[in-house]
Amino acid sequence: MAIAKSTTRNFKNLIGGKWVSAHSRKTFENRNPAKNRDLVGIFPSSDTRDVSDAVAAAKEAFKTWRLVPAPKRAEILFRAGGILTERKEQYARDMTREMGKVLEETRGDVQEAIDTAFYMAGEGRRMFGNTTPSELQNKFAMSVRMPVGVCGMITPWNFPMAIPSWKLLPAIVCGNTCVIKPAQATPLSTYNLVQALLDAGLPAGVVNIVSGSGSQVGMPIVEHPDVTAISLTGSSEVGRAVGMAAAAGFKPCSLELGGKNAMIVMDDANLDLAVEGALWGAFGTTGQRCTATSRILIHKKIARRFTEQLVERARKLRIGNGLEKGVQVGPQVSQQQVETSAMYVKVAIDEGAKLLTGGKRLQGKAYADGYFFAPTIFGGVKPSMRIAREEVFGPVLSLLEFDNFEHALAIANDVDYGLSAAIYTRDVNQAYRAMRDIDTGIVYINAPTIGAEVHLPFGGVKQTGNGHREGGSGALDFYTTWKSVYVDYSDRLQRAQIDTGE
Ligand code: UN1
Repeated sequence: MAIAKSTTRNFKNLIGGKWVSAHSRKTFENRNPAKNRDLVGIFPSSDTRDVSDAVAAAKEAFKTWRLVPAPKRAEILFRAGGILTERKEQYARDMTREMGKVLEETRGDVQEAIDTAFYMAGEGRRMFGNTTPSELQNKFAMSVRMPVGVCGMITPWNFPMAIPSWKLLPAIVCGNTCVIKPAQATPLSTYNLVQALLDAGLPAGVVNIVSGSGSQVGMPIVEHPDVTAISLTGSSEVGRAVGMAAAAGFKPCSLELGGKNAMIVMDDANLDLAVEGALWGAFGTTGQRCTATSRILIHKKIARRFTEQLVERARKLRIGNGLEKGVQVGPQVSQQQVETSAMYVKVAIDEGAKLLTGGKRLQGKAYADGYFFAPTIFGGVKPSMRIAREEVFGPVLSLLEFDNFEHALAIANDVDYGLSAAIYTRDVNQAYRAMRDIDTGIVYINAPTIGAEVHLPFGGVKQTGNGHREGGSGALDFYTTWKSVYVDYSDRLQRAQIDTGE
């Protein structure tokens, strides 16, 4: 089937290899958060009818895709990795335009998709199962990985290509077909990723894109009886609703949700390194990562020195349009996100935290047409304050002080989330204890809380998720189901557990 290329800024849904408008004919706009008058694209506002069409196409494609040998499926991923490498600069620019983060970071986002493509292409020649002895004579036993079927995916705006790649690429290599709903703030990067897959030879219907809102598209995907597995990255609130709906249909459901990630700075830390890490962890991606450093726990002995250095450096960060040279921090993605940051600033001040820098939306001509919020730091934060417990998802950082290592661990673990954590220390004993005792899915020693690599498990504990992992071989565990196979070559009836001794 010929695959039509979407050449204009009017994007359609991708269903069964064809670009089609939403049944409703309605659309929504994707605008540049640094420069609101810049219209990036127009995308379909889809609904249940479009979801049904996409699921039917994915179900049909599954019949043949599951039978394509995994190493052949992997070759398509490998080619897509090459295509993404060639288009990296263009796709990074598109992403900065739609999402806001600086070009250096959007290059990294595309790179994460490239890394995932090559890593998962390798899985096409592994995807190991197990062979194991049977308890009976002349009988062979093994377990093999089977695809799960049609996978529904709902992705966020903060990593608009990397996160779709974490879901689509392992799903595809395992033999599944997919229906993906990109975030409404950043759909273009999903289209770019899928375009690379199509250009690499992905057959029609293996990946289908349906754009639109969570209520009109996301939930109908989750609830559709022919969708057999769900993967969501989003807020804990949405995760709870999606998880409950998936449970009602007995569907495996991978939830990657919020974080309140702590960086512990011990009194023996390399302070310059810790300040550098704190700036990157807290204000990289304008704080809009689920792995963002949002609490820094500082040993009281070095608190003053560390705070002074950090605040001074934060004030000097260059905020602006991420496409411009020298800009270090881009805008927030939307008006709503800026309002959330402003709301938390108010909450923190009301609770008695001390505003050390930032705390407001940036004014002036350069910022007038975008969603710019100043890098914000609060001192004197207590573990019980909302600003120390709730995810802000913006450039708002809390500083807390502690007396000793045990105290730091207790504060770090005393939150509802458990995604990522960091400790800066030169004491190897403390480092190893932190690795063991911090209750998160990811721990960094002498590095900030962001920057996970794609071949290791990604995910967390507590309200960060429901136990699944993306990245690494954990992704295969989600996108395959085990089938145990017994081959009896004795030519007689052998009864397991009954014919025990000969
Ligand atoms: C996210 O914020 O949802 O580890 C993902 C990191 C990135 C991925 C973040 N590689 O910070």
